[in-house]
Amino acid sequence: MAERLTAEARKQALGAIPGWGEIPGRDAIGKTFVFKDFNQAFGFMTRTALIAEKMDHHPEWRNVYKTVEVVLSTHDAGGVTALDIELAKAMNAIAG
Ligand code: H2B
Repeated sequence: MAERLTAEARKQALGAIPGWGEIPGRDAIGKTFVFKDFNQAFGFMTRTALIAEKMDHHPEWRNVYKTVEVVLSTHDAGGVTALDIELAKAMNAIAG
């Protein structure tokens, strides 16, 4: 099973994935993506869903019109692991 990152490792990893930050009060990372319209937002979610399913690692997220709020944490590990960093990078790449 993936191991929780240390606070230091998490901070360092976050420095390399623009827009992602710590979620206050939780061992989790998050980012709010804002797209041009709902179609772009939902396309992003659809492409992310395919990758998430392949990784067997799934985001917590909330969509309102063109905004997608994402929180990543590895539930099995109780915190942020390399899997969350990997998915965060993939989501940035998808969003372009
Ligand atoms: N997603 C996330 N974010 N954390 C997990 O620990 C997790 C998951 N575990 N997706 C997976 C599914 C697990 O429940 C299945 C059984 O592999």
